[in-house]
Parts: sequence; structure tokens; C-alpha cells
Amino acid sequence: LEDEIDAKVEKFEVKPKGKLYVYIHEDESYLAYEVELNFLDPQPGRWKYFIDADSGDVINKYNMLHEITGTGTGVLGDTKSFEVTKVSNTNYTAKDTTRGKGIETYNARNRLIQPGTLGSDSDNNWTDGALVDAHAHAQATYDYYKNAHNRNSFDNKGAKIISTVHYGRNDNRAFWNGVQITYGDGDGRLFRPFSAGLDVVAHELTHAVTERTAGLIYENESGALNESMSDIFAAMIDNDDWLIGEDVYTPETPGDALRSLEDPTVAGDPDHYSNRYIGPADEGGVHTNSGINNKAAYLLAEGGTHSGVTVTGIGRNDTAKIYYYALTNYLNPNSNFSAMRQAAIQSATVLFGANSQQVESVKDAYDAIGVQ
Ligand SMILES: [Ca+2]
Ligand SMILES: [Ca+2]
Ligand SMILES: [Ca+2]
Ligand SMILES: [Ca+2]
Ligand SMILES: [Zn+2]
Repeated sequence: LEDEIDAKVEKFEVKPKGKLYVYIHEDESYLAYEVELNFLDPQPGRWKYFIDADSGDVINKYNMLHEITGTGTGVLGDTKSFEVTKVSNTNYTAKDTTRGKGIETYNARNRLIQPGTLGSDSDNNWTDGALVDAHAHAQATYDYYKNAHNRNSFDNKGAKIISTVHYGRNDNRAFWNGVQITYGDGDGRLFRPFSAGLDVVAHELTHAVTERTAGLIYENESGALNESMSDIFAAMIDNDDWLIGEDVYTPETPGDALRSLEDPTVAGDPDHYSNRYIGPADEGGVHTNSGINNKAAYLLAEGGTHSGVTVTGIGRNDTAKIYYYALTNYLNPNSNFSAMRQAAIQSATVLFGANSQQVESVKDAYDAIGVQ
């Protein structure tokens, strides 16, 4: 075995023992021992060996665990690795069996179909950037929720995460439809393939989390909170900036983004309740008024003075804990901005104590955006 996997196994999960029976292999029958070798380190394996009882020769052997690591190049030319399945020496599929009930990434091949065909590659060096990014970014988002919040996929029961790339032709959309995530390739002017944005992927998957928890109705203030939750966790997962969509929006214009949590006004969104949109477009401005709550989350994490109120920042991690607790414990389908404030205060109280800086900063952040 150690020659086979080119590594030393220190510990077996199950004590290997032989089972003697007649084994038929390539039209020959043998009196053989079947031995299962089950181990986690240096990488998980579950090998079956069939050993001739007379000669001690190995008749056959195979690994029943086929998940392995693939490498590939993303839309932006970056190299990354991710878990895939080895079907054969010349066929690898974009199927990760190591996280929850799996992460599978499909290819619509420019048709308007879902999910399309399971992504595959012949040599495990993956060059379809949109597919690579959708798969790797779904894994990163899964890992964030697992590591930061001990959440096992969007339903917390390991639900399979299914994504489709190359949806339609030059399609400027990315969306969660209640079943899976779908990414267009963008038209190359307004957008590049959407899965290139870790924050885009995190935003869409957070819609699935919200759907299975608070269930915030997608219109008016509850809808703006739904959108804001997706932006807040997108900024926790793609945590090198407070912008949304900077890696996919307007490929020819550097520095801009779809939205900003730091300053929603740069994308034309309000940063104070008094400036909220009250018209009917966009389900009552769900992608507009999200800016108000986004600004509160930004101030809570980073601190700053806004509309005359100074907020002491508590950092991204504590901010994420507060919003996650609020989303999964207090918010409900009809929650409005005021309910969001109360839910955040209550969450900070449970997590950090009534007299904590975190509670004080939540109150200040919501004061700063004009929400009581
Ligand atoms: Ca290849
Ligand atoms: Ca970023
Ligand atoms: Ca970002
Ligand atoms: Ca741009
Ligand atoms: Zn959204």
C-alpha cells in the first residue's frame, strides 16, 4: 500500500483484517483474502486489496474513495486547487464529496439550461476559468460557514451545493433560484463571468442561508435586509475589501464595483434611513436600501463617524458573529430595519454581554444610519 500511495500510513481508522472467500477476477477464480485499508492521513483512503490465499500475491486492488485535488486556472488567471472526483485516469469531474453532501459544478454550455452537464476534465488540470472559480469559490464559501459559524452548508444539514456556469450567451446575471446557483458569462463589457467574484458566489449562497433561516421576504425593507445579509457575508468571505463585485464588474474600468458597504453612495445607494428609496422598482429597492444596513455593518466592523455619530469598530469577526446570530435566531420573514437593530443588539448581548463594547457599537452604528 505504501508504495501505491507513495506515503506512510501511521494509523488505520478500522483495524485491517482479512476475509477469506472465492474471488473472481478477470475470469479466474481465487481463494483470496479481501482486506480493507481505511485511513485518513496523509490523505484519506479506503483501499480494497484482494490477496491470493495460496501465494500471497496481490490479485487486485483499488481505492474506493476517489476524491482528489485538482488544480486549475480561474477567470482572472490565478492558479488554485479544489476537490474533484477521479472517475478514471482520463476523466475527472467537478464533484467534491468532502464537504457536506457534496459540491457539484455543471456547465450549461451557453444554453439556457440548469444544471447542464457535470463539469469534467481529462487530465485534472482545469482550464475552464468560470467552472474552476464557481467550484473553488463554492468550496471557500462552504468552508467559511463551517469554520466561522459551524454551519454545514446552507441548510445546516450538508445540503449539496449545485452550481451552473456558462448559462446562456453573454448573460449578465448570477442568481440563486431556491435550488442552485447559476452564473452567466457576462457580456465582457459590463461583466466578466460572475463566478470569478468570490463575493458574488458568497452573496448568492448566502441567499440560500437566509432562505433556510430568517426567510426575509424579498421586497421592501425585509428584502433590503435579505440583500444586505448577502452583501455582509460576501464581505466577510471576500474579506480584502468592502466592495461587492469588484472582480467581475466593468472589466475595462479598474477600482469600481457593483456596491460598496463602506460608502454605498459611490454606487448611488443610500447610507442613511432618511434617504431610503420608497418607490416600487426592484421589489421596493432591495438592491438600493440594502446600502443603509450595509453601512451599519461597515461602521460596526471598521468604526468611523457618520452623520455626526462616532462608532467604535469591533472588527469583521465579531460583526459577522452578530449578524449570523441575528439572521439565524431573531430575524423573521417580515423583519424591517428597526427589527434588524433590535436583533443585532440582542445578538451582541447574548454573544458578548450587555455591557460590552460590541453592544455599544451596534447601537451607535444603527444611530449613525438613522434606524431606531
Ligand atoms: Ca485539462
Ligand atoms: Ca475582493
Ligand atoms: Ca469584494
Ligand atoms: Ca471594474
Ligand atoms: Zn442578491
